Amino acid sequence: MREAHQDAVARVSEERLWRRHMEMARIGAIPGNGVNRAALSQEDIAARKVLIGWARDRNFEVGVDAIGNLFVRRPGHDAAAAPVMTGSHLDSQPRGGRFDGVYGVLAGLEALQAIDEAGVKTRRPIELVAWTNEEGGRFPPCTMGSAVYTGARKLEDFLDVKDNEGVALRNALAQTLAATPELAQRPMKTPVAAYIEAHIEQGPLLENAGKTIGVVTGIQGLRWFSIEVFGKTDHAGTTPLALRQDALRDAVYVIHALHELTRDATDTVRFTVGRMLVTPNSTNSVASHVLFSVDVRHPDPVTIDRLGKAVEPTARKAAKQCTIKVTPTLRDDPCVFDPGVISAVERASNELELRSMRLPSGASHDAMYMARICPTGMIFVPCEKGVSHNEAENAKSADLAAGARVLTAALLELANKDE
Ligand code: HGY
Ligand code: MN
Ligand code: MN
Repeated sequence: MREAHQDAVARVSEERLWRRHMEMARIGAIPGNGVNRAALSQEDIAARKVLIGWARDRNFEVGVDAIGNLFVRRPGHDAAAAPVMTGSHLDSQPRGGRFDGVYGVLAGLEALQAIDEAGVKTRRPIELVAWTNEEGGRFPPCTMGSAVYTGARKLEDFLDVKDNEGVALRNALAQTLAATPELAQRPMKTPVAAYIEAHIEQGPLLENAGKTIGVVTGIQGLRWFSIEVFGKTDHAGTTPLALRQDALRDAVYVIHALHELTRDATDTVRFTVGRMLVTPNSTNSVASHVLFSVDVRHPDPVTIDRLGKAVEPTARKAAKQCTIKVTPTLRDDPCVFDPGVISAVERASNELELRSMRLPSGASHDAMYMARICPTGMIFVPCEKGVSHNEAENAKSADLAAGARVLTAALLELANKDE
């Protein structure tokens, strides 16, 4: 590793990185050390403003695109060169942890700041991005900001998506953009030389293997659906079951049938129904309408394709009294990361004498979409017992800093390649 790069890596501050995590964790804090920072909420806006403040302190340029993806840029000496990018997300699950997403944003900021403090000149600009709505908890589907940025989906596809309170994404997005009117407008899908995302593993493999760095090889495939069951509300005491169109009973039949479809002795398939809205949602009225989510995942492209195609016919067959509507909302095939970026991450780990291992990602990330437009890779650090999407999510300060040092070294290698 070049001397100047070593200086930058040495300037990554474990204390500053941890302090910034704890400051961000106060935004949307919930009991049990968790956070609830829904996309495009007041909490998301507050977190964005804190990030912008830290970026402005270093005189980095800050811009935003039409779906609210936030970009922090440190120029390179070849202004025409496509940037090397890093990033992740500030939004969280409703009962999220203090590290999912925000670690990749703060590790990226730490890398930019350390490189800046070391005065390292890079040929390429280096950019940090905080993607809008990675989680998809409030506005499904997930990874919305990166899907629109990379052209995989159109912004118009999502503007009328509503949250559980009936707020349309277009209004929450307008509010978020209006909160930072001073930001430069960024076009979408501009050329990117390479993208590396740092993230907690959200699984137990690194911790169990006693490794500090995960050199991520790819992400498993996933399919999301929204299923609606249309019945008729009736009196719970007087309406014979044979005459009912009970939407909740049929929803149970459909969910059971989908569990049978995805039954897997190897426990590799990941099938989840995590969200359900029942109308009128009253003890003594038969349900007239149910909306529920389906999230199914698998690392093998043929298997995830087969399961995805089977969801609708299986659901239709299982419903007994009601009509149903199955809407696919996400279709991501398994992605394989770029061998060059994987090697850069592995080389940096080895040069920093950190114990690393290669592994796939069970969780999805914005890197899934970036892999479609540029050489992409990810860096994992362990999280306690692999727990995530839970207030108890925890990580060690030293591991977070180690990941940030690997990120700094890998970004510098990629930003100065061919020089
Ligand atoms: O759902 C996921 O895999 C990611 O954590 N949003
Ligand atoms: Mn995440
Ligand atoms: Mn997550």
